[in-house]
Amino acid sequence: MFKRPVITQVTAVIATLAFAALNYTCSNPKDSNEDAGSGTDAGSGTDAGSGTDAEVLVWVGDFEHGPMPLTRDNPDSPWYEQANLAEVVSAPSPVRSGSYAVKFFVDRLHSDNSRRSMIIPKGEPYEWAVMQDIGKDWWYGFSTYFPASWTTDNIWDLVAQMHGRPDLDIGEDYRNPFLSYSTDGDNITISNIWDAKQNTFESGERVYDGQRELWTGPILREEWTDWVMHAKWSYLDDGVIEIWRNGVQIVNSSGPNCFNDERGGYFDIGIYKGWADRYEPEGMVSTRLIYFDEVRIAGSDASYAHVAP
Ligand SMILES: [Ca+2]
Ligand SMILES: [Ca+2]
Repeated sequence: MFKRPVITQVTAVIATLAFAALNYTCSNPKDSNEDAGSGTDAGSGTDAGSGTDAEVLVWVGDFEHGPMPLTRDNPDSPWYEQANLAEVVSAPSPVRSGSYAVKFFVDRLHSDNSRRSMIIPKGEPYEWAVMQDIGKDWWYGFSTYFPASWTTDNIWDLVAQMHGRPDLDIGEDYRNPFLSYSTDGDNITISNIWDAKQNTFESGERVYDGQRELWTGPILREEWTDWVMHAKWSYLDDGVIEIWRNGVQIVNSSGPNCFNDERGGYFDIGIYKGWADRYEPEGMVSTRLIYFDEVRIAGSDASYAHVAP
């Protein structure tokens, strides 16, 4: 029922973009460190940041429910699965907070699915993802742990994404994630795609208005990395994306940043490795392992502190 677009075309196009021509700015991380931690810059909406966590959090994925199948069919699971099942783990596995985190593992040669293990926040009534409406402000927090075994190779991995839901009723088809955290070599890169057309396929082919690379930096192994993202999703000029890594602001972008869809977008995490199948293309590694914890989603009445791991 759900097919993934191929990201390799996007990666190639992104590499050729003239970033200076795009409406993109990035503050000096060192300058914004204190502000990010205190919430001074974060949550700058008029009344943002005044509620308690329970009041403003739309969805929480902290894995403190303990081991359970993270599946669509499990009514107790706040997540549903895509391909290989993720596993709720505790010490001695790395845990960012509380007693549990989640582990994603793909063995190219032996797993049921050769390249994908992801989970998506379940929406009510647990039949589709938690959706984030276009034109509104949203906050996301999560933590990643890349183990020492995350071997450098030159085939991309997607580890966190924002996906749009295409307008199938007007002939629109599936597209790349409009916001993605992907790895390449020793770096992790955050990229963005947007398109104001109601049907991205109106010409008969998938054509985006634009794409940009928001940030790239080194993968930090054997330690938790905390991410906070604030976005006003919009396919018009009033879009905003701000992202902090370990309390330091790394993205401050404005302008169109999503697709023109009836429904909003949704967030997912895990491993989606750029192996076409079990054998092609050839790569240096045949397994991928990563941990996540402390996933939170909140709306416009939230602030940095509400979702920060
Ligand atoms: Ca936890
Ligand atoms: Ca659309």
